[in-house]
Amino acid sequence: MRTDTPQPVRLSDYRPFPFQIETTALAFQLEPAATRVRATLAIRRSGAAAEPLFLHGERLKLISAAIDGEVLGANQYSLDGEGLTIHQVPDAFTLTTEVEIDPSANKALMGLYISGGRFCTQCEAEGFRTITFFPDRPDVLSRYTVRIEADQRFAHLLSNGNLVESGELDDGRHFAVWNDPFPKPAYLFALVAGELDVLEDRFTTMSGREVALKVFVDPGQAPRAAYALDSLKRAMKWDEEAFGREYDLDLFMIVAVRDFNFGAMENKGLNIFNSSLLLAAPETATDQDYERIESVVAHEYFHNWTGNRITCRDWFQLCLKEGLTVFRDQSFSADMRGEAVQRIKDVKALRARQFAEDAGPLAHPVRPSSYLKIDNFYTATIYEKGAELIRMLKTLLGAEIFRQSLDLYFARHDGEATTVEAFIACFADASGRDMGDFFTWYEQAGTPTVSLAHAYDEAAQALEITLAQSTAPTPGQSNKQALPIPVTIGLLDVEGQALRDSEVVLLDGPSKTVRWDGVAKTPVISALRGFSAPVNLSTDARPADRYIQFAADADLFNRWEAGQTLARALILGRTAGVPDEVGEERYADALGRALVDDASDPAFKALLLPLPSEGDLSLAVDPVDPAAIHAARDHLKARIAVHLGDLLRRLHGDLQGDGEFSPDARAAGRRALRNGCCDLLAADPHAVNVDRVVGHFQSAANMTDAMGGLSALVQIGGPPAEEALAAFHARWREEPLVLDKWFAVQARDPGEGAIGRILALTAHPDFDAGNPNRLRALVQGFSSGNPAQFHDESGAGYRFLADQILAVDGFNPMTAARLVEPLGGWRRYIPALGERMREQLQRIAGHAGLSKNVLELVSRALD
Ligand code: B3K
Ligand code: ZN
Repeated sequence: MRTDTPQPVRLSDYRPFPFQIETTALAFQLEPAATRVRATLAIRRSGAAAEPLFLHGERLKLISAAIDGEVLGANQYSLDGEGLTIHQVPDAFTLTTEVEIDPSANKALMGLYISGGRFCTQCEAEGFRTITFFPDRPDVLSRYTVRIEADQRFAHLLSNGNLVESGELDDGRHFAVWNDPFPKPAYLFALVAGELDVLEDRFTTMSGREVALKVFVDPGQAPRAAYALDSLKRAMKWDEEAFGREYDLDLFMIVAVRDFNFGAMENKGLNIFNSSLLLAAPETATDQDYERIESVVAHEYFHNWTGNRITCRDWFQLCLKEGLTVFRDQSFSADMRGEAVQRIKDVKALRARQFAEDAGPLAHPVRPSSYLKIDNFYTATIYEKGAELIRMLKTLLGAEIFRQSLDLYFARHDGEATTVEAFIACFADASGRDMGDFFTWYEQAGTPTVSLAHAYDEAAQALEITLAQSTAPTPGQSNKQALPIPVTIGLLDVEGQALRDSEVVLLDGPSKTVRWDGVAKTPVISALRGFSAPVNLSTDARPADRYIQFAADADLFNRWEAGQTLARALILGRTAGVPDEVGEERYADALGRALVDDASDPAFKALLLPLPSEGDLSLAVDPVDPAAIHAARDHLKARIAVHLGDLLRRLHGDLQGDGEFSPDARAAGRRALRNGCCDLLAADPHAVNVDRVVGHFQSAANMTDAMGGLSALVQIGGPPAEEALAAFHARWREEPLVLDKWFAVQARDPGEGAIGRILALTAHPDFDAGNPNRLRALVQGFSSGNPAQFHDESGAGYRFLADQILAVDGFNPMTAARLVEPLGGWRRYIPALGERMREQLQRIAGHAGLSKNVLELVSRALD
């Protein structure tokens, strides 16, 4: 273990910056290995008189610094690894600095770097300080003017705001000047320079302003940006209708880059996207890709108001923009694709990522109070649980007051860098309610458990429901308070008919009992409808009640949930040594009936097919034995495949598409159901089914079906899988985004001995750890998507992951840190495995020169 412990940043230490940067003029002379950046800052003191000026700056070669034109002598400033301190400065002055940087050597992909021969930037959270000396903190807002000069082979020169001037220079160079009229924090700065193709369109805002829309992509790729552009226009319109938010510049640009640490970035007027979340064509992108593109394009666009116009005072307030913006993109997707289907997908993702995070050593509140590296806090808790808190506000206050509260927030804080307290105050003021208790949701980590017990008095026609809550301790928080939990409850009768409509019961203490009169029949309780709060619910319902819900609950979320609950109990019963064969048949029967229910749509039926994931199942047991879970889950899957074989084959045949590909929700839903059938049939791999799966793959007319077939074949294994993988590689070797899928599908191979083949893929000529998409496809595909192999008893999976983390940490700490999580939960595993996971964490921790990013996560995991 290293001994030089870096100091955490604490929320309680927040101090305003003692100066204002009124304007920022940047001049870039772009050269791949030696870019010059001149910054001219108009600065005015707003704090105490004697305070020196500190500007962040890392890996910058200082060429010169001058105040009001006077070059600073070496005794007037000091420079260290974190920045530049100028000891004495006037109250109002102009600071000019010139630095040199080397974008071509930047493999961390933060700041200014080169991807595919083009310059691009990523500044959130703290990348701007590697571009120039500046107060790189979100509460320092400034108006930017940016002049870019470069060789003309970098044909497009882009930055935030509006283009004010451009032209040619001598020596084959050219320039462009951009001005962004909106004050912004440095993390929203962006610059792109390179040869790009552009797809253009226009949008007229609700007040009649014309906005030019431009999506920039690799030469030749413009047709693949059409879906993103269409999504953008729908998102712009939707935000006007749903939230009254209008776009504010004359131009909105998106640029796609291949090397990007995460999904996309909301830079003012110039979003930068990972190309995987922007480019789509039926033959190269799956329906899931289309769906993600639609939601991420919307997400980044929505940030223009929730994040850019109103930003965060400090990084502890990250959920202020992220949780709220995720809620907004989820609401948009629900309107585009159907509310229940979207909710089920969102809750699956929440459970898979956030509940797992909350159950381990990396648990933290939605608003944390300290960190070593803020990069490590772009987590499912901040994003997904953050969005759940916004959803609960809407449930608790009602749609109308919710909207009024947000209108107040936009009016009151436009142009500011603010806090979660100020945000919640808008809800209190608009509703006239005390929101003090609700704030606990932001400060308390952990997933609450809510238990429900009921008593029905037939003679009195009265139902009593008792709810109780508890939250297990999390690191650093041993005592938990009760939270205000909205539990939406409706009643069914045993025939599945509605007995009482949904009602929100607020559990606002450790427990609460409600009595409902006039309940004329024995009720089946449908609780936590729509997943009204991010909690684990345990109830006194019997399996018979769940079957009624599975068949008929009017709340489609709970209909799906009932199926998952039944399946989870069957699988975990088998792992616990109490298999229930009759129950398994009964479950398969019920699933079969749900699949032929004409009243429900294919997209919803497709969600009924997959059993709870191994990750989901592992959250319900202690200690976790991944091999046992895998075997029991496979057993149930095979059983369903056998039991429903005829039906699955019939559906698979009936759903075969014939016409043109359309990415819309209806067509995607049909493909999802057909691919789900294919996946299940692969669990019963007799010749008829294998032929069908091979046929599915070979006749695929789009990437959704090709991947559905390929993944089912990998599940079956043997020669058909090998042939399909080879054919797929041969066909798509020149398409990086498709090749990522080829790596990912193999990483998820659960077959006997797959681990050796997966590890060997790092030596494949197409593997490139420097590209985050490729790295994640293989390494995360394996460590998070293939529990059975990752937890191989030899410990080889853990060793492999640790090797990758250490290798990547040498050049891209942020991405390396994102790989740590699967080892973090070591305490929850059976000792033979947990001990091996811990050994690897210790090995990483002991590595000389480890980044702060990885150090923080492995230390927390080992603590
Ligand atoms: N705000 C960016 C995420 C930046 C991550 C920095 N480590 C994308 C988004 O959430 O919209
Ligand atoms: Zn975001």
